[in-house]
Amino acid sequence: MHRIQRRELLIQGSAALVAIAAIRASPAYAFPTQAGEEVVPWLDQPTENPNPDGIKTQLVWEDLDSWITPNDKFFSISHFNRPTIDEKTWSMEIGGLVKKPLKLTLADIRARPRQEVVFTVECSGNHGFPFFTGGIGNARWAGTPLAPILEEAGVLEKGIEVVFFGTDESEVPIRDVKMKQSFARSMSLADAMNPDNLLCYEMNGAALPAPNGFPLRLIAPGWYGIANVKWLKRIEVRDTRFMSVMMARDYVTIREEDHNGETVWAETSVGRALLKSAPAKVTRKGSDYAIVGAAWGAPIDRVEVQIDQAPWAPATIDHSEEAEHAWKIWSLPWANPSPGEHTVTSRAVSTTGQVQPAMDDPLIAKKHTYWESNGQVTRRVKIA
Ligand SMILES: Nc1nc2c(c(=O)[nH]1)N[C@H]1C(S)=C(S)[C@@H](COP(=O)(O)O)O[C@H]1N2
Ligand SMILES: [Mo]
Repeated sequence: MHRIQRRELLIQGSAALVAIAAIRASPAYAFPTQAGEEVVPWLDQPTENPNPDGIKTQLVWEDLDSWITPNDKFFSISHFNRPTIDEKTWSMEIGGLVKKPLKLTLADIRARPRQEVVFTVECSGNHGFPFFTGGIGNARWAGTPLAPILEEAGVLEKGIEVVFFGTDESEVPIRDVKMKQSFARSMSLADAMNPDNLLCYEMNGAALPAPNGFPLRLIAPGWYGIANVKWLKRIEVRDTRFMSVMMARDYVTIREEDHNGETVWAETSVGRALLKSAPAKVTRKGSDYAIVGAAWGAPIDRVEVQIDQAPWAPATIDHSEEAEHAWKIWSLPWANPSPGEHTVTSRAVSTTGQVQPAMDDPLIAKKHTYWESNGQVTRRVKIA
């Protein structure tokens, strides 16, 4: 159907263009609740959120009914405070080891070339705690690429690290020292220069909402949420690795690894996103049941679903709305489920043949921190 529409576009011109635009804007077919369709809620539900100021508006998986997560339903995380920024007085510095430090206003940034990316942001702690299972959302982010700005500032030869400072601050203790720190995360210069990285001022066509970083945030497609620094105030080029609390003390994965019979404790800073999937919901229309879910974090080849102890069954990926850095929506009809309780588990397989690890895979089982929680997600459901 898409192909025919595209051909019509060539023949009929602008009327067909409108038709295509309408198709593109419509949600994925696996998704919108159809007349007479109901969602069978999961038996296992997240526990009460102990930090409602820090973690807001988690995704309710059963409610997932569009590829793009609307702004008012998008999760937000704040580790420090949630600053209120006046865009009239706001500007951002690009300094440190550069030839020409820059100071840019929001108007300066908006006047630069615009670039968009649809990117699924997931907090690396998502599914790492019983109260935190909705730290994920997919949005169309718009801004200007970061790399040309760094080029314009002229990174000096010895610059190897780019630090992104947020406006938010907190009192951070280490041993006996307490210090007032800005939120800060860094990347190597090579990673920062990735042409996908955006200084982002727009989310799903609206000005960046305050919880998501107004007026400007970093969007680093392919990285876990923590790398996407919000409420930006300064970008600084340095000549050493940067060991802020969010790089080297928190958001650190501690994993027991076996190296020829010897245990090595690998401690790594959370960085790039990892292959993952999750069942979103079970739907019922009359006696027809289906399982719908999402897969993200790496280029997805396929998704498989296991119901109870049955063999893994291949799900169908919805190709109607896709983007390189966005989650893929999948579904699987569930023929004649027997009444009673069932488990539903999904696993994603990447285009390079990587398989999302089971929870008892040593990669997950020997991980002693909750970050980078990309193990298979199992949900429980009761069929009436
Ligand atoms: N300045 C700043 N940026 C931040 C954070 C923060 O607390 N302060 N939280 C990070 C974390 S842990 C995540 S998961 C993402 C979440 O982005 P969102 O709040 O827009 O969903 O923002 C990241 N950027
Ligand atoms: Mo996060």
